[in-house]
Amino acid sequence: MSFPKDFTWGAAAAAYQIEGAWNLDGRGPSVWDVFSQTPGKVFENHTGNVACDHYHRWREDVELMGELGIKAYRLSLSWSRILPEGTGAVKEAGLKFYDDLIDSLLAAGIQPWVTLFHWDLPQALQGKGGFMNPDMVDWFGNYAAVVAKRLGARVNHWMTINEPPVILGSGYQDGMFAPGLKESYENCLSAAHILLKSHGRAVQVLRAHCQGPQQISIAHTSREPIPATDSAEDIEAARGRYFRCVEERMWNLAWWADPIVLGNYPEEGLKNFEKDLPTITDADMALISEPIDYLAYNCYSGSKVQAGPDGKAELSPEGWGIGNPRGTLPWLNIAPDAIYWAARWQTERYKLPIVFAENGFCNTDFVHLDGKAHDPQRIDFMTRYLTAVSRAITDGADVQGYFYWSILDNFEWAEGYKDRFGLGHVDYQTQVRTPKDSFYWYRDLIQRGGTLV
Ligand code: GBH
Repeated sequence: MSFPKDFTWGAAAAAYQIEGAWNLDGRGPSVWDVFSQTPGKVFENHTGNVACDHYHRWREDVELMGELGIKAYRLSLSWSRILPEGTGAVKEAGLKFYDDLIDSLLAAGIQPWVTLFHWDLPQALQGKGGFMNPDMVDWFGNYAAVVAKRLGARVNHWMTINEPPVILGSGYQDGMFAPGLKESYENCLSAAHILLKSHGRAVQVLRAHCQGPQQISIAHTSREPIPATDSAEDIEAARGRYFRCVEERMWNLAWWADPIVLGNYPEEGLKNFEKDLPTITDADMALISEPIDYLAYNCYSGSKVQAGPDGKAELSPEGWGIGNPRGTLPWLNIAPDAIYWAARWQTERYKLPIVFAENGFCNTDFVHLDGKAHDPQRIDFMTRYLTAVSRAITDGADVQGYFYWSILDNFEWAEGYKDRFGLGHVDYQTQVRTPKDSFYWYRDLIQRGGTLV
């Protein structure tokens, strides 16, 4: 496999999953504090109260990143550390934390790629309805302005929001994630429209207030249909399925990406979801389609589909088969074709450069008797997926970067600390970090510019 010279090799994490210090220095509670502290919501009632204690150990963690040799680190900001109530008074301590972290990343030669919002909405704003409240557009814009003014001279890469389908699908529709709501599809579509407008407002605000050059995106995710065979029919069926809007769910990629990049909701969704649609104005669409600079995409797994008798996709009856290789989370089938086709099809439809903002593998890694954290499966996983990325580039996709999820084991949302995605193992009793074998493998790969030995 081979990669362009200036390819962005990175790793990622998110505030609530690593920082801990949930109530220090004036930080306000977020929806994830409330959710995880409610018994029964998270595996064995784990919380992010301490997590990886990154809030106190960030210097050590940046050192580790320096050793890894990544060119970029994708972090998210805790909105309620900066604005404890979501709006209003700004906490200097919160801004200062990110200030120092960013300075130290830059000093280590690592570009900070900042996500404004990775799911930890200030609880005070949830109390006012969260994404159900149209004022969210102003709240988010105001927060983006505070951040841009403080960090915008040094941060050049931005993502507004991480994975809208998870925020609304898992948070507002299924209730499995914070804030744990079970709203009607009509309410979810209305929240989705408000979310898209909030994104657009943040893009405007970042452009207006950042003093440096900006590359701005939003991190999407979806379910990848993967052609069950390489027959032209199966490929065509899967490609069609990828962008369809048929289910009353939040997982329709085109529903999120078309408005932003193409300036309109997909016709098929407008037809299928007609009875549940909010009012959509031209002004809304203009705001939502504020130009972005690249597509950020989180890609892990997918489902095999084949062409049915009418040429449309159907789930391949064989599925993945018993015993297919996978991570410890049930949805994480090892499916490198997912990342290949995501790159190909998004390039075709959206004609923007792509950055994989997350890709990773979870397991039950532990430190072995020899004191090392051996994780051959992760190395194999990364080899397979990066080979697929390289193949997509050869076949015409403009993939400019790859962020491994995650730099460290961390709080895996409703799964608590059960599933480990990190390049660095974290002992949650002692907070000792042990680089896994994959950490050294990735370090060497980056050093060689992405060629395998
Ligand atoms: C990312 O979400 C998050 O951004 C990150 O915070 C998290 O730690 C990481 O992944 C690992 O989970 O409905 O069965 O088809 C990934 C979200 C979860 C989206 C699985 C697609 C498909 C599940 N993905 N989901 S299924």
